[in-house]
Amino acid sequence: MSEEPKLHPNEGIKTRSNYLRGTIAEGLADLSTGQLATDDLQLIKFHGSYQQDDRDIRAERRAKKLEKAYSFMIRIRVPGGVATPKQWLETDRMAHQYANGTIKLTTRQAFQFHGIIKTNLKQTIKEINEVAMDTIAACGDVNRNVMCNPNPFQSQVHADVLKLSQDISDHLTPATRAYHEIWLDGEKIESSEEEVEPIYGKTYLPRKFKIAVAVPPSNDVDIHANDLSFIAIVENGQIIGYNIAVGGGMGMTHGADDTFPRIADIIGFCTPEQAVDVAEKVVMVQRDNGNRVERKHARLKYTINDRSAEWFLAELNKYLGYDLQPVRDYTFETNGDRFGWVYGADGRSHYTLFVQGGRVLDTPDYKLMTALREIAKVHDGDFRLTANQNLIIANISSWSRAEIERLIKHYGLDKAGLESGLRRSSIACVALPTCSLALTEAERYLPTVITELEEVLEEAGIRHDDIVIRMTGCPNGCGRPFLAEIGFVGRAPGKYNVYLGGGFAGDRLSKLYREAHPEDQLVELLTPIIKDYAANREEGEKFGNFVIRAGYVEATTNGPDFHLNIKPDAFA
Ligand code: SRM
Ligand code: SF4
Repeated sequence: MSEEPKLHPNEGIKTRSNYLRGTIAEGLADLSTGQLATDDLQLIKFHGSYQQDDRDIRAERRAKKLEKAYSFMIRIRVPGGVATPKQWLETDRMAHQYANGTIKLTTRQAFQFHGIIKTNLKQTIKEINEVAMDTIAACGDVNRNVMCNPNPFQSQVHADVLKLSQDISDHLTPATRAYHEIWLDGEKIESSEEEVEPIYGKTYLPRKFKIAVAVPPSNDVDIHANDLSFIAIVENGQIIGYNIAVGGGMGMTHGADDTFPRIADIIGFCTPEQAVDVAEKVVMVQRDNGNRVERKHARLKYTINDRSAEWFLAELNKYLGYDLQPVRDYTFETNGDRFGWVYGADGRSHYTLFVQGGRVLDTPDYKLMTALREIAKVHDGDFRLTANQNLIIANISSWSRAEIERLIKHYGLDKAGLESGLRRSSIACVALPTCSLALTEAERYLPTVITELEEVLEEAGIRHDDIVIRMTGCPNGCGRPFLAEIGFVGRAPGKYNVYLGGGFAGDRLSKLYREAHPEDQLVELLTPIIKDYAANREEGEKFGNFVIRAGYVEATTNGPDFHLNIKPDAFA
């Protein structure tokens, strides 16, 4: 008789945790150390936080025989990416009072704080909740922050997709009272039998789960990086339903070809009324069929890849009790943001601001954090975080417009990203010094590479062409580098894998062009390709398409194909 494979240890941690409680509360009260107990390090993710340490000073602390400089990252959920001016001001205050004085706008339309010491963790989470935001399920093996197209100018369509993303987010939020007990001093429930997780069960999902809602022709939420996406089908200004995309994802491990990024399968269409139910049932199919033995093979993309999209659709239809309808036609044109002013028909205006690496902070030359604080004080609309780490100052009324316009100019926000189309189309993940998985720099280094590339672009006469470029410090892909036209992915300290050929609309994965390329030779590597592109591209041809036509890389058609047909000189 064959033995059942052993479940991954995280499954045991979840089972024993009493619905995500573990010993987090006791750990917070222990003042003898800045860290939490080992099992709680997994559980605290479900509450929206990660224990980290400052990697810039690791060696120095070790030499002094000191405990690592532990602190916590907090991720604040912002379903659909919409925050009020009051929430912005409070986020800014907490960033200074408890964190490292910066706010990170993430690639999933959320806020992140870094550098919160353990003794401030509970107070910070409490204050986040006091302004009607939360952190539960921002991380962990559950559904994360639900993204949606933040476009404020198609107001009715946007209101509908925002409502859908908030409804899905609410519906899939874990039901456990642990979050309220630990962080909000909520009443303790004596017996765990009294509470149930109707959707997740005791062991939650095999792995993280991500959902996005897109409005074509914009694919700004990068549907192919999500486990589940809803693609709005709009007719006569009304959403008539959604195409359903399943099994996208980015994360992989260097050297392990059985891990790969994957493009989602578009499997059917549902009505607006069915959408929340579809989300629930997709989650349940993955709950019951996802791999709980190997965490590196546990995302929905592998469940589908191992068994086929047809199997998944049949299974989903069984869970739903009805069949999804056939897929409707749609087209994506871009996965980028549209910058600057847009005026809505309702008299409201919107300003999309480029935020380098999504980091909001003040530097001596650019007081972005102060500027946004001053804007928030007079703003009567809302802020919208984009999935490209940028910010929309949205729904500006006619009476506050002049003042906001003045502040934008006064603080130089109107100059942000004007340097090049490449910069405006860039994403960099956090990486060093806080991310424990980073092999290289990303957020702190990509701007330098772009500045050098801008000289090449200028010379080639294409400075203002949009070329999607993304850098991450490791292959987990938090900046979605495998969906970029140019992707740099940390391979080893000072070395990056260079990927080329992603689709401009985020609809095709890239391919490895050079492995472990030294960081100071990235510009040299790309210079002849950029010049070739400028000289020989066809009318309207995008960089990602050109590098395939010109033979620099082969096209990647889907996940497992990502590691195939790599040219031998990629390893030179
Ligand atoms: Fe991510 C882990 C940061 C979006 C794939 N991600 C991490 C951790 C928590 C590192 C860790 O596990 O210790 C990073 C914290 C760094 C820090 O110091 O803050 C981290 N991920 C981020 C953010 C902040 C990047 C950013 O610069 O914006 C993004 C936060 C999003 C949010 O608000 O929820 C972020 N991560 C993504 C995305 C992009 C997306 O979802 O659109 C991906 C690729 C899509 C996907 O999931 O396939 C992504 N992160 C990962 C993975 C690989 C997952 C996998 O399937 O293999 C990990 C590692 C893991 O889960 O084991 C990871
Ligand atoms: Fe960290 Fe890697 Fe994600 Fe960058 S891609 S934030 S280095 S896990």
